This record gives sequence, C-alpha cells and structure tokens, in this order.
Amino acid sequence: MKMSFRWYGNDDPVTLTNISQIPGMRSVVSAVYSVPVGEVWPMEAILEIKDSCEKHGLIFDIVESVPVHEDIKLGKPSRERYIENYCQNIRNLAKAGVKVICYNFMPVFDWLRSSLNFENEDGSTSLIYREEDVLAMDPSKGDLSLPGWDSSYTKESLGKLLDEYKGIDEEALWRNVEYFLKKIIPVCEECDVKMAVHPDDPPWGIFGLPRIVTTEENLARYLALVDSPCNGLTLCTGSLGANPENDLPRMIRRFGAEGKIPFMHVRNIKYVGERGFNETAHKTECGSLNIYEIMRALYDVKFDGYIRPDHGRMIWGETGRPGYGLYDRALGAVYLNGLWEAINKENER
Ligand SMILES: [Mn+2]
Repeated sequence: MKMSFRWYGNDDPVTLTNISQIPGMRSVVSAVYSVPVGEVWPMEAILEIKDSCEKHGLIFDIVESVPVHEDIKLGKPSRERYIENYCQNIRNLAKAGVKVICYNFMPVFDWLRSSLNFENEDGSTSLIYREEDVLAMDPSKGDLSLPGWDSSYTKESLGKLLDEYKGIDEEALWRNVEYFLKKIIPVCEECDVKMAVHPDDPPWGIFGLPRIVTTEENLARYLALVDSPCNGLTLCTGSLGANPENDLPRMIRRFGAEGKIPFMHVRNIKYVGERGFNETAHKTECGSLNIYEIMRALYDVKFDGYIRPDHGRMIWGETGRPGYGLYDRALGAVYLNGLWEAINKENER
C-alpha cells in the first residue's frame, strides 16, 4: 500500500513541506491546473511538479485528475481531437514517471454538496449533502449556486450544455465511455499507466443527468468494457458509500482480487436521513462506514496500489480549501497507516 496525499500545487495553502512531515507519506497526488480541460499539459509543467516533490523527498507518480472533455462524454465528432490530446497527456505523464491516472465520467457536475462548511457540535466544519436542498435548485434556469460549483460556466453555457445532454441517457453514456476507453487503454498499455475511474458522487443520477459509475454491478460492467489491467477503479469509499446498499468491503474483495483497484480514496460519512450525509473524521466510530473492515479487505487482497485519505473536516481553526485542509487529512493518513500496521502485525504472528 502506497500512502499518498492530494496537493493542489503552489497555490495550495498546504505545502509540500507540510505533506513531507506526515509520518508514512510516500506519494503526492496532483495535476496541472493551469491548462483548460481537453488541452495537452506542457511537459515542463509536469516536470516542475515532479521536481518540487522530489526536493521534499516525495514522489509524483499519481495524477488526479486528467479531466475528460464534455464532448467526449456527449460523443460529439469533436471528441476525436480531445481523445488525441488525452492520449498525449497519458504519454507525457508516463514519461515523467506517473503510474496511475484518476479521472471521472460524470456529466456536467463533478461532486455535489449542499454545504461546504456545516458546523459540527465540536466546532469543526464538514462538507454535507442534503438531496432536498440540491433539488430545490433548477440549473436549467441558471438557478444554481452550489458550493464548489465551477463558476466558469455562465448561465447560458450551462443551459446549452444541459440541453445537449437531453439526448444522452445512461445507455448512450455507456457507449461514449466505451468508445473513449477503447482509444485510450491501448495507449496506457504501451506506456504502463493505469487508468482509475472515480465513482460518481453522489452515486445516483441528478438533475436528469445520467450517471453510471455508481454500483457494484455497474463497476463490473465498466471494467468489462475493456478488459485490461490498465482499466481500473479509484474506489472511493465516501462516494460509493453514500448509497448504503453499496457493500464496500465486498467490492474491494471482488475488484481488488482481480487487480483492478490501482487507487483507493478512504473517508467516512454519516448517514442523515434518506439521501443525505455528513462527511466525518476517518475513524470508524465517527461515521456510518466501517473503515476497519475496508482496510481488512484491502489487506486480504494484498492491496499494493495507492491510497489517500480523502476529504477531512476543518479543525483547529484551519482555513483553506474545504475538504482539503492539512490537519484532518493528516490524522486520516496516520489512522489508515495504524490500522494497516495492526492488521499486518496480527497476521505475521
Ligand atoms: Mn474520492
């Protein structure tokens, strides 16, 4: 298991020095953020991240994310150019030593939350999701002010994009992702890079948009689209776990045994009513997910991929990027390493 930490580059209030001081930290998860979606990342920008990490005793060998242009998801003729660019990004990243690329295939909206700074009883703040608050908005009328929402969309461009998706149901999205994977996975095989699709967050359709990376059955279907060691998953416990029917240890045992989990995101959430949750500290007792059983399943399938603590709360007065502060994620990393050491030592007796 290779412990890693997400870093948003030189603008991130969390520094590489901070990250290097977390016990057991190995890799940095980052991306080139200065290039528009769909374009090729300059080699110099990739190498700059690599060099900065190495100066801090860290390795830049995993990327999150190389975003997929909407034209690819929509299956428009212009996708050819964007897929070519995507392949070039894979080649460039491989040249710089990157082994795993995380990405997602969610139309229009990335992750959704109803608040980014819900105050917990202890004074810490969390990201939370309440479906009724999200559905109270009508994005087609430009009535959308979701926290964390990409403000580069204007009201008009968002309306237009949502219109384009009216012809795309789940089966169409499946066809478009299959087309994409059949073009990029052979390139990954050539350069020894693994793709790791991140599940949809939350893992169900919203605003009438199709979502397909949601359940065990759909994950199996996704992996079968192109059967290759390079077509894998980012198994995100917080995203998939938002649906209580998703049995996370079972999924890990199944897909991990097949060698199809190059990347793990581990975080805990607490269910609040139907289709609602609060993000919590990582420890099992703090939320609704059994993090011990998750780590146990990883151990049992001899997991040797990358893992990172996912979102944390804001604690100890820290300010910064919601979900991505230093302190609670560092506690999460140490907790996960502690569980792993305990399981490992117990099994060596
Ligand atoms: Mn995640």
